[in-house]
Amino acid sequence: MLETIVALATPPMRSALAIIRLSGEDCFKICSSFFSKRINVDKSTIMHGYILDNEEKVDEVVLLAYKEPKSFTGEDSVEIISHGSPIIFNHIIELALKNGARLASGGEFTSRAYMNGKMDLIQAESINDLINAESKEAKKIALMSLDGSTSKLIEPIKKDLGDLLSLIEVNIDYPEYEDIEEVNKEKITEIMSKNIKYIEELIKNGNKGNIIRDGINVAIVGKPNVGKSSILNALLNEDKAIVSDIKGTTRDVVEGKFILNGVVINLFDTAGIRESDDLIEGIGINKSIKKLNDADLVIAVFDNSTFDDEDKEILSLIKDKKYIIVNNKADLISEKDDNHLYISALNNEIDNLKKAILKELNLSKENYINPSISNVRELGILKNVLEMMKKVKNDNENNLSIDLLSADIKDMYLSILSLIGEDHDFDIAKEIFSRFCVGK
Ligand SMILES: Nc1nc2c(ncn2[C@@H]2O[C@H](COP(=O)(O)OP(=O)(O)OP(=O)(O)O)[C@@H](O)[C@H]2O)c(=O)[nH]1
Ligand SMILES: [Mg+2]
Repeated sequence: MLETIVALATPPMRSALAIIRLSGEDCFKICSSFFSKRINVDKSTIMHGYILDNEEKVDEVVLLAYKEPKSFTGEDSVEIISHGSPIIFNHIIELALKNGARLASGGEFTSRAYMNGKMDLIQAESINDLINAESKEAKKIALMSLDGSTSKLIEPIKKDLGDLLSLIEVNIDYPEYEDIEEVNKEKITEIMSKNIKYIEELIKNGNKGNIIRDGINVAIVGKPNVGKSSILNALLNEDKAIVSDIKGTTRDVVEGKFILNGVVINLFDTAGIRESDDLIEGIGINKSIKKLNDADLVIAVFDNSTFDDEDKEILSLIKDKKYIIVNNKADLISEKDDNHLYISALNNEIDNLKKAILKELNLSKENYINPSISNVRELGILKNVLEMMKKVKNDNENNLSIDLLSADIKDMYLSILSLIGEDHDFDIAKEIFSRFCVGK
C-alpha cells in the first residue's frame, strides 16, 4: 500500500487562498481526524467545514474529496482550499503529517498518476513543461502532450515494430502455423525504410518544438563600440545595458529575455572582443568567447566605417557557428549594399534583425499548431531508435539472418515502449497472443 502524501499545491506565500493536496488510501481517514465533518464518500464531493486542532478552529475551508479512480492520481484524494496565510496552510500540513501523511517529493502526485495508468510518461512529463512554459505557444505544445496527442505520434512505430517482432517469433517458434505471413528480407526493408522516414520527420519537428519550448540562446558579439549593448537595449525595449562611446564599456555579460513569435530569446550582450592588457577587460573578453561558443545563434555586429583586423578576428571566431552578420549605425552609412543587413540601434531600426532571427529559427505555422516530441529525453530515445533502425536495415540488406536481427528489433521496440513508460511490463508472449491465436 502506498503511503498518503501531502503537499501545498499553491506557491508558499501569502495570497487570498491556498490549496493543500493529499493523495493515498488513508487520506479520507487522515483528513477526518482534523476536519469538522467525517469524510466517507463513495463519489467525489465538495464539503464546507472547519479545520480543527483539538478543539481550536484553525480555519474555515472548502474540502474536495475525490473517490478513486476518478481523481488526478487515480487514488483517493483530497484538496483543501484554505485562506492563504502561511501560518494557516503550514498548520494544516502539520496536522496531516501528525495524523499519518508524509510530505510528497517533487512530482510525486504526477508519478502516482502515471503509475496508476492515468497517463503515460510523455503526458506526465508535459505537466512540468506546462508549469514552466514561458510563452503561450510553449503552453500550447505542453497541453497537446498532456491530452495525449503527442503520445499518438509514437503509436504507428509501436504497432509496426510490435507486429514485426511477433511475426518473427511466430515464424521461428511455430513453424507449423502455415497460414501466418512469412517474414522475409523485403518485408523488413519495407518496415525499416518507412519508419526511418517517419522518425526523421518526428525528430525534425521535435527540434523545432524544442525551440518553442525552451527558447534559444543568442549572443551578441563584436569588437568594442560597434553598438552591441545598444542592440540589446533595442531588442529588449529597455535600457538594460550601459551604452557609451568609450571602448570597453561592457565588461561582464548582460542578459535579457524577449519573446519573438512565441519563441523565448535569451539574449547575451558581451564585452567587445579585442587585444587588451587590462586584466578585468581580459576576463570579460574570455567570457564573451565562451558565450559565443555556447550560443545557439550568434549576432556578429560590425560598424562598416571601421572594418579592420579586429573584425576579421570576430569573423574567424564565428565561422563554425550559426550566425547573423549585422552592420550597425546604418544612419551613418550613405552607400548601402543589397547583400548586407543594416540596422540602426540608435534609432531603434532593428526590424531587419528580428526578421533575420526568425528566418534562422526556420519555424512554420505547423510547428505552433501540431504536437511534437520536443522533450530532450524523448528526442534522445527517438534518435537512438533511428540509429538502431538504420543498422537493422543495413544488416538486413547484407543478408544477416532474421533471428539475429530480431534481437535488435526487440531492443528498438523496448526503447519505443520506454518512451511512453510501458517497458516495465513487456512480455513477448503477451505481445504474440494479443496479435495471433497461436497456442489456444
Ligand atoms: N550613430 C549611431 N550610433 C550608435 C548606434 N548604435 C550605437 N551607437 C553609439 O555607439 C557607441 C557605442 O555603443 P555601445 O552600444 O555602448 O557599443 P558596444 O558595442 O556595446 O561597446 P562595448 O561595450 O565597449 O564593447 C555609443 O555612443 C552609442 O550611442 C547607431 O545605430 N547609430
Ligand atoms: Mg557594450
